[in-house]
Amino acid sequence: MAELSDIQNQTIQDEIEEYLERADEIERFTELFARVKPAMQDIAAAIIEGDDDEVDALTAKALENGIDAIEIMDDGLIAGMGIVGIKFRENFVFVPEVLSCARAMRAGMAHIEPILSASGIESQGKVIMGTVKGDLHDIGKNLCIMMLRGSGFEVIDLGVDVAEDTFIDAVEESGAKVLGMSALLTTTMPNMGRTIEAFIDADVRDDVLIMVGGAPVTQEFSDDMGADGYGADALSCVAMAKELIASAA
Ligand code: B12
Repeated sequence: MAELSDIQNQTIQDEIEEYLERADEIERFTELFARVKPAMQDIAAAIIEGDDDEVDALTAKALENGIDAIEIMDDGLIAGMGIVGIKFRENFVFVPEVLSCARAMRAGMAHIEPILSASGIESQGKVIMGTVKGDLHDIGKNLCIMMLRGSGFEVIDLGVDVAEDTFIDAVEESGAKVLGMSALLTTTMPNMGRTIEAFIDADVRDDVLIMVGGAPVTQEFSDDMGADGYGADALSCVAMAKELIASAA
């Protein structure tokens, strides 16, 4: 098992020591940061500190040094946000701090997005993505969109707080065969089911295949509400979109 001292970045060491209390989380993040490159630890530390200028500079430097965009996304940006999430849950930080971290995340993603989108692969089909009504979380959705675009999908991004009718209108207007919904709050998760119901009520459920995701969403929840697929992360979002497009053909 990795030790805290295996992590080179002092901020990350301090954060784990000071803010993580659950044994499973201490172990998970110690293992994770001991495994990733020091440059990724530095990016994660800048995310945790909400320092967008630093994330901007470190991400650019990592890319210049030949580190893969997906590695930067997973081992730097998302890993840092993982610690922020725990600190938020445990009330060590509050909404304004988390917003700074989200801004820092965007500064990093701004470098990653053009690379993932520029792969020049033949179009795989159209996907509509949106965060459900009442929910303003969009970091995970935006990562999924980046990965989908990078894999050749044309993505229509409806943004956050998307009402049932807006999803329906977008499907009808665009003819997209796949719709992805994101939710991060247990209180907004049921709006995914309500959106599916709205498609049924409008008699257009058969026009589109629906995938769902977001931290609190599970395969079981997805099955219960009648979605066609579930993905736990951005990579599985792409895999699911491919599977659904293939089954719609
Ligand atoms: C950042 C953040 C915020 C930011 C959001 C900024 C933004 N632009 O997104 C701000 C500060 C605005 C915010 C506000 C709130 N938040 Co908040 N937030 C978070 C935090 C810390 C991180 C979320 C995140 O970005 N994760 C990183 C991304 C990469 O992960 P992800 O979203 O899960 O996405 C991945 C997968 O889920 C999947 N995925 C996502 N979508 C989809 C879709 C499809 C189709 C597929 C296949 C896959 C997929 O792929 C993604 C990439 O791998 C979480 C804590 C956490 N651990 O999740 C709390 C959290 C979600 N928030 C929480 C709360 C309570 C709130 C507030 C109510 C706080 C308040 N008192 O005001 C408000 C609600 C605002 C609203 N109406 O939405 C709670 C929810 C608790 C619950 N049980 O519902 C959490 C869990 C924190 C906690 N207490 O533990 N929040």
